[in-house]
Amino acid sequence: MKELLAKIKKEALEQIEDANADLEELRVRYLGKKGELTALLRGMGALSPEERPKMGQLVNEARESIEAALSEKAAALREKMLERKLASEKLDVTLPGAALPEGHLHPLTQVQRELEDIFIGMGFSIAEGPEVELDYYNFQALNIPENHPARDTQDTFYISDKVLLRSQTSPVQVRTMEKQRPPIRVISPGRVYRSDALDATHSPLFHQLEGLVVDKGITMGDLKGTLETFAKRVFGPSTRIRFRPHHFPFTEPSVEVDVSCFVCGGCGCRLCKNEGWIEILGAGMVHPFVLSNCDIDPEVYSGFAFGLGLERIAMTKYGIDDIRLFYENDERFLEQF
Ligand code: 2NM
Repeated sequence: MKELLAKIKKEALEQIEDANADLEELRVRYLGKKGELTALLRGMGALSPEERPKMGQLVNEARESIEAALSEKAAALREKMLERKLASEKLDVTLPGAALPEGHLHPLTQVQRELEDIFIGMGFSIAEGPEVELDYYNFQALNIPENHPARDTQDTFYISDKVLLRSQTSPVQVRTMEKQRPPIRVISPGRVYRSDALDATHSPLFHQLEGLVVDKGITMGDLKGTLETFAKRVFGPSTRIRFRPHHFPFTEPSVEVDVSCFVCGGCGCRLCKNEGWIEILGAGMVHPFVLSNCDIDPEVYSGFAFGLGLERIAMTKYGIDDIRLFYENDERFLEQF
């Protein structure tokens, strides 16, 4: 019987040692109610009364060794499992993360900032003003007569008789001249509104950037130099500009300004419609009436002003053929900039 016990114990310990799982099965097999040790205890009735306690002690010792081996093995298996899990789930925190889609500024905002930087580089400050404006600042102070077509309700959004959505950013220049004495060097970028039907080239809301310089002795030469510097920065260093006579109520003389085509250099191509030149802005010497309206003496001071459409600049520069693309928030368009 002793030999049988020793054999069972040896076998049990070996199997536990070799086990990779299923310790429960081994526990039941050796220690369970119908297990091999229990069977051995049952067979003890055949022993003599002297041998019984000895044998009982041996069986208990065997049981304890097997139990100890089982729990040791269980701990070892748990440890091994954890190690394997840690190895398989190892995280390299130095790996680059999943890339998030990166946004960027709207192309119109990019163009606005680019132009702002150019004029700031020439000593201009940025001036802002209300989009809901008084008729006085939008028209009257700018020498735009009562019967001028721009004043028609067909062209301008009126809130009331005297209040409207500004149709240009010039009222900001007027407000600047009212509260600031020369020398004045400002640009006024921002939204403007005109009662136009939306099509490929017109939008009831668009963006302008106007500029104003007032000081003693300002001439048309200053205007030309400023705009030439600007044009070279936006369209490239070989860009030339040309003035064509025009009429605006708020400047005298007034001009329309063209840049030499940056695609063909002036020889004529599809972009410039074989003209060699592309119209980009309007400008002129501030009308003496406008200076007087702002309490600036036109006998002492003179100034130049210009105005351009940001959409037009962006469309020319990037070859965009439909103004509506700026406002539709279609990512297929926006992501190209
Ligand atoms: C333009 C063209 C020419 C202009 C004039 C003024 C002001 F307030 F000084 F009189 N601001 N902007 C001006 C001049 C605007 O836009 C095409």
